[in-house]
Amino acid sequence: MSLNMYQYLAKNMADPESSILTALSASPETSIPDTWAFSLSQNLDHNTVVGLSKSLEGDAYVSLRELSTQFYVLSSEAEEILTNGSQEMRVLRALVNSGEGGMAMAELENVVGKDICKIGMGNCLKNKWAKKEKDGRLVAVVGEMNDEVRDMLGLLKESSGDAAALDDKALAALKRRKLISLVTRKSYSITRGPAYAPQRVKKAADLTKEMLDSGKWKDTPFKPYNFQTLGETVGGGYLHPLLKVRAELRKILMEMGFQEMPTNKWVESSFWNFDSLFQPQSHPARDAHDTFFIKEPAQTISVPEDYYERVKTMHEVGGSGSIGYRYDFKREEAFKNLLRTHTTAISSQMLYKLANQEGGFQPARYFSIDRVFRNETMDATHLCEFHQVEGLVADYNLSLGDLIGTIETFFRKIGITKLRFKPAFNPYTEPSMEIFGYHPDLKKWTEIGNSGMFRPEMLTPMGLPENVRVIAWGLSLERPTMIKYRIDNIRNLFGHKVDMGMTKNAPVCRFEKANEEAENQ
Ligand code: FB9
Repeated sequence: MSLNMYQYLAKNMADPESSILTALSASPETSIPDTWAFSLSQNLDHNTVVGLSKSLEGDAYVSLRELSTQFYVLSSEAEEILTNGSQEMRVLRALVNSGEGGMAMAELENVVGKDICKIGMGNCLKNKWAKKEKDGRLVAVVGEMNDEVRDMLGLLKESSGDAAALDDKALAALKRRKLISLVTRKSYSITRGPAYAPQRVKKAADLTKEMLDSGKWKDTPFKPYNFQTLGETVGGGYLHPLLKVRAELRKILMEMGFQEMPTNKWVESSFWNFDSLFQPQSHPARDAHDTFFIKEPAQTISVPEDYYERVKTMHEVGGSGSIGYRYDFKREEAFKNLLRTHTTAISSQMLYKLANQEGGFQPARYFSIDRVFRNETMDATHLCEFHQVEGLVADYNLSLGDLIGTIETFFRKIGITKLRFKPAFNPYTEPSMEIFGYHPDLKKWTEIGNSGMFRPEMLTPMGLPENVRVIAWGLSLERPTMIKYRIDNIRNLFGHKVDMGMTKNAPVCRFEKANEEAENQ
C-alpha cells in the first residue's frame, strides 16, 4: 500500500469530516449517493457521518437530500433457522430418522426440544409432512423435503433485506411467523454546498481583542450570528403555591376596596394580641400550651398608657354597657411578648390608629394575609404556624347582614357560592359565626372560616365613635391552597419536606369567579 494511500486512509480514518469533503473533491458534480453505503465503505459509524453531514450543511459546505430505505431484518429465531434449519424441517428429520413407528410427542420433544417441537410439529401437520396416529404417535409421511423457509430467509439476508428478493406470499408467510420485520433507515445523499471546500475552515465564534489588534479579523470567516437562538433558559425562582394563592386573594380583596395591613412583625405583645381584643388574661389560649411566648425579650417596651388604662378598666369592671370580667388585670401579663397567634393583633392596632388619627375616625376596609403561630399538636392539616387571611370593615351602623354580604362577595370570588353560617364564639366578637361553604370540586360542605362583629368592649376603649361597628372574618391560606393544588397533607405544602418540583410545576392560581352554572348546582 503506497505511502500517500496510507496517509490518505490514516487522515480519513482519523477524521471522517474530511473523508466526506474529500469524497466530493473530485468534481463539482461529485456526490455521495448514500451516506449508509459511504459509511460502510469508509468503515465509519453511520450516525457520525450523518451528524457531521448535517453540521457541514449548517455551514453550507454540503447539501443533503434525505433518503429513506425500507428493508427487512431477520429476527433472532430466523437467524437460528438459517443456522439449524426451520423447526418443521428438524422435526421431519427426527421423525424420518425414527423410522416407520414414528415417535411419541414426549420423545420428539426430547430430540428437538420443546419449542422446536411445538412449532415444527404444527407446521409438519399443516404441510402434511407428518400425521398423528390414533395412539398419538407422530409419523412422517414424506421423506426429505426442501427447507423453503430457510432458503427464503437466506435469500432475504443475502439481499440485505431487500423485499424484491422474495414474492409477497413468501414475505407474508415469514412476517406471519414473525421471522422478519420491515425497518426504515434514514440516510442522505450528499452534494457540494455553496460554501464547499475540501477542508472546513473553523469559523470564529467571537471577535477577540487579539483579532482587532492584529487586524486578523479582516480575513477571518466568522460564524453567522443566529439571532433566532433562544439562549440558555435562565433559571429563576418560583412562587410557592401559598404565595400564588396569596397573590390571588390580595387581588380579590383589593378589588373589593380593602387595603393591606402591615404584618411584617411576628412578635407581638400580649396587650395587642389578646388584651386589646378583650380576651381575658385567664383565657386558655393565653397559656404556653397554645401560645409561643418569647423568652428574650420577655416583656414589650411600651403600650399607649391612656389606652392601656381604658383596656384594663374594661377587663376589670367593664363599661358602656358591659360588666367586664371582674378580675385583676396584670400589667406584667399584658406586657408578655409572644409570636402572634392571629393577625387580628394587627387589626386591633390598625383600629386603634383609625380611632386616634388626625381628623378622627374614617370608615376603612383592611385585610391581612400573613403567618400566625399556635402551639398546636401537628397533624395532616395543622402545623404550629399557618397563614391567616383576615378582612375587616369599620364603618357606621354596620350590621350582621353587612358581614354576611361581605363574606358572600369574598367567597363568591374564590368560587364558593353556597355558604352556611353557624353561630360560634370568639372572645373578641359577638355575634360570631363559623362559615361553611359547599366546595364545587370537593362536592361537600367544608368549614371555610370564622367571623364576627368586634365587641364594643374592644372598640370603645380605642376611642372609636359610639355607632361605629367593625365586622371581620378570617380563614387560612393553607386550606384553599391545599384544595386548589390537590395537596392532602400540609407537610407536602409547607415545611422542609416540600419537594421543590411541586413548587416549580405548580400552575398559576386562578379562582374562577363563581359562574352561573356553579350557581345552579
Ligand atoms: O381556612 C379555613 N378553611 C378553608 C378556607 C378556604 C377553603 O377553600 C377555598 C375555596 C378554596 C377551604 C377551607 N378554616 C379556617 C377552616 C378550617 O380549616 C379550620 O379547621 C382551621 N382554621 C384555622 C385555625 O385553626 C386553628 C382555618 C384557620 C382560621 C380559623 C379562623 C380564623 C382564621 C383562620 C379567623 C378569624 C376571625 C374571626 C372573627 C374576626 C376576625 C377573624
